[in-house]
Amino acid sequence: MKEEMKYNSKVYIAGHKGLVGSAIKRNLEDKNYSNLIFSDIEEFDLQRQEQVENFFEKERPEYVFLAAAKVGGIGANNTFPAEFIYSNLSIEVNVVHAAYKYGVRKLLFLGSSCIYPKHAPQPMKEDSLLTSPLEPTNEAYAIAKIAGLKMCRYYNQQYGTNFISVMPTNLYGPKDNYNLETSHVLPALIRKFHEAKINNNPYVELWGTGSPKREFLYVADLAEAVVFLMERFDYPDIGEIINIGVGQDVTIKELAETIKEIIGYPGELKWDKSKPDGTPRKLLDISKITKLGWKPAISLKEGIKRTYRDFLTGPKVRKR
Ligand code: GFB
Repeated sequence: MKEEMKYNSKVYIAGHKGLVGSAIKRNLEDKNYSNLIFSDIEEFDLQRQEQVENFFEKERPEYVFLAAAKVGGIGANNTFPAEFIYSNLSIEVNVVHAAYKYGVRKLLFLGSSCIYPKHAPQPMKEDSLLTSPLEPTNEAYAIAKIAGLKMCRYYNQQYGTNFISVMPTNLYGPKDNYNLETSHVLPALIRKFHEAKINNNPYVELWGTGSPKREFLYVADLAEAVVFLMERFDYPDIGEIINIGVGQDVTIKELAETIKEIIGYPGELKWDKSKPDGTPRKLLDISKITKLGWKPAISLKEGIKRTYRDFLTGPKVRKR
């Protein structure tokens, strides 16, 4: 049975203030969805089961984008694994179960490309899930995300729900986290090059060796992909999981050179090899989603330019 999302359907975006959730919100508003609902951390905590169930009982959303998560870059994942596994598992358990209990028509769960094994063949296809060990620096987060996608799959299997799971590659864009200890590489580099330029620093220090490769997807493209899937595809048509990426990657050194050029910083790069490189490469195979009719629209250079503009016009006091 197809469950068509309509412009007046009641749609709940869990995590609407974050990088991903805010992009989904903008996308749905641009498409004139008129019945969007949100929850604020001040109102209730998605880690608390009773509070989540009360919200679902009262609001009865028809469609749910589960974009709420505890996320961070390699430093945060490596330093706070207990927080990453606890927060993400509890959010997933509470929201997925409440969605089942209160008859949500369709839920879309946001996973991550780090669910795939450290040495998975590249580009990584959906069927490489659980074929060999994970990257240790983000294993806690990855295990929580694997639990989330499996929960969706097993609820579908046992209860006949329509919960779909997407695995995006590394994301970036407006509303990213610029805290240098906890952020991902792309916002960290925007901030580092910007501040080095303003302060006339002779060099910028980056983490690791610069040789790992990463794939970067602008978050507005991700939002377009998940709304496209939510509107048109059901479980099990798209399988247990589906990748969302751009299909090409760059070395961290190449990324750094690109950001340096866009910001116009004239100095040098230095590599702090005491910091971890993480997984050597994680390029997604995006043939499944491209066959369905979606492809990314925004190039890495254009996405970095837009993100830098957002950085410049964002709150003047950046979180450290
Ligand atoms: O984006 P990132 O923090 O996470 O780091 P992952 C990517 C690469 O950039 C690593 C290097 O090789 C870092 O060593 N890098 C260089 C830097 N300079 C910097 C810097 O100043 N800050 C940061 N953060 N990195 C994450 C996972 O892995 O990917 C999450 O930890 C999530 O679980 C996310 O899955 C998508 O790409 O290594």
